[in-house]
Amino acid sequence: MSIDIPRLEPALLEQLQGKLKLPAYDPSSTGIGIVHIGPGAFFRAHQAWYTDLALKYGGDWGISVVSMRSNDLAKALTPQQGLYSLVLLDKTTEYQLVGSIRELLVAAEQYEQVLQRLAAPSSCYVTLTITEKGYCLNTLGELDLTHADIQHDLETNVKARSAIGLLVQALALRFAANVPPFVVLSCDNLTDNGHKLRNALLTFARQKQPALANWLEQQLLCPCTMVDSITPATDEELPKQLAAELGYQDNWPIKREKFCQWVIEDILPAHRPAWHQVGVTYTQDVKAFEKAKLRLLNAPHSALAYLGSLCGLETVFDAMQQTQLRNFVQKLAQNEIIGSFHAPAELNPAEYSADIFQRFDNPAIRHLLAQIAWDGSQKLPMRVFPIIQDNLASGRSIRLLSLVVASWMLFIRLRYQQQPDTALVDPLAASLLDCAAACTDDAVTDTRLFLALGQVFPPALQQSELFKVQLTQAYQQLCPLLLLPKGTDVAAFLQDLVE
Ligand code: CS2
Repeated sequence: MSIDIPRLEPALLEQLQGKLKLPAYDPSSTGIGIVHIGPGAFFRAHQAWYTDLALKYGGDWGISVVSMRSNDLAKALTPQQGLYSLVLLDKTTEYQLVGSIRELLVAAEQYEQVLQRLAAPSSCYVTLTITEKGYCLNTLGELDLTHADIQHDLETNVKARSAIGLLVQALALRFAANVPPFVVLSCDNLTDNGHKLRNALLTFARQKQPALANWLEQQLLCPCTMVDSITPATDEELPKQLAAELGYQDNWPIKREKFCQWVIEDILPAHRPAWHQVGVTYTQDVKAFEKAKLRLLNAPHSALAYLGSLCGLETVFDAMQQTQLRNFVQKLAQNEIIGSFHAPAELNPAEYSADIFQRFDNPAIRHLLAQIAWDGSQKLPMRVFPIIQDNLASGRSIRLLSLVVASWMLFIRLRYQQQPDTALVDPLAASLLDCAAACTDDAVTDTRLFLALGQVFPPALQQSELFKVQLTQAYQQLCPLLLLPKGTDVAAFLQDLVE
């Protein structure tokens, strides 16, 4: 990047007038009222963006972002005083500057400062994007008290490694100072995210300080949410594109599709950011929205990630250009997902599903299948297994859903073959790779090996004879994909998937 390109910083805002959409308030005079834990690209593309728009209506709702371990973001955005660029990609490209981040902290390096920020009465809201694994839950959705980070954090006076441990330490400080608890919003793709989070915090507090747990039982609010916007990881091209188009250097811009949705359970106190003014939906029934999104967007996303990777494809767009894969996810939605839940009154599931596949078909978005394929052991229990359980209970088909699970098992074997060049990104990588190492291509024994993974499959599925039979058949049907020479045209092979 040429050195005479100015760096993005507040002093540059005046020059940028008219070039891109700027914050409609003065970030530098905005106080902090929200703490966010886990500041990945999705948070910056979604919650930080909604808050940036809401700040036009006033209030000290600036955000202090806390990374548990990595200081990459703090190093990138601190010189820009938290400012960063958001690029919206669709038929046309739009550029916006987001100013809602007012502080960047790293818990591992600034633990006391993070605790003080969380304990401050002015910190009224905490939002989380810590991914499914960050909640340290077992397959029943309860806090896993045997989890290494939770065991560590239950010891006295330690720097917490988990967000759950950190939040309970901060809540204990507020309890001691008679400051009401902050409201905590999980913004992750978890079923029942607010309830699971609340139970995890209470369970942890009960282990540490029963009086604190009783206080939280009375006062702690963890609204459920549904969050949605396709946000691929930033690549090297994006900063160059900004420098070329707008003439400034941004250390870590982000990009996403134009579609964005946030649904929040309507239990927030009156003192809140003006999110309702900028398109956030409040409802008593988040569950219906959550099911629609996790089942009609995230489940087909995982299907494309594993089947597409087995076919040697790279992005969601590439996978959607593969007619057989497109047919597969459309049939999956129509035949096995849409009937598995009650949609919100205002949502037509068939239209909603068609819109989602149109979003997947956005050529401007390079969303890597490998990124979506991460953490399958955590994602499938949230987005695929609940559909299988509901369909088993109602006698509906699970044939295509079983193909999705089988494709994940074969994806694990693919990553095993690709070691050490391509690592398997999953908190259970070690036991999954052990499983892959023991596989012999015999569908019955290989399926038994995977189904024995109690940290992945809930007991209800492990004990279901029908699921075992369907999964074994699916695995047998897909197994040849793993053995096909690279570059084989898979169209003919995939043809049978939906028939
Ligand atoms: C994706 C999600 O990486 C994944 O698992 O399915 O990040 C998805 O893009 C978002 O949930 C869309 O809102």
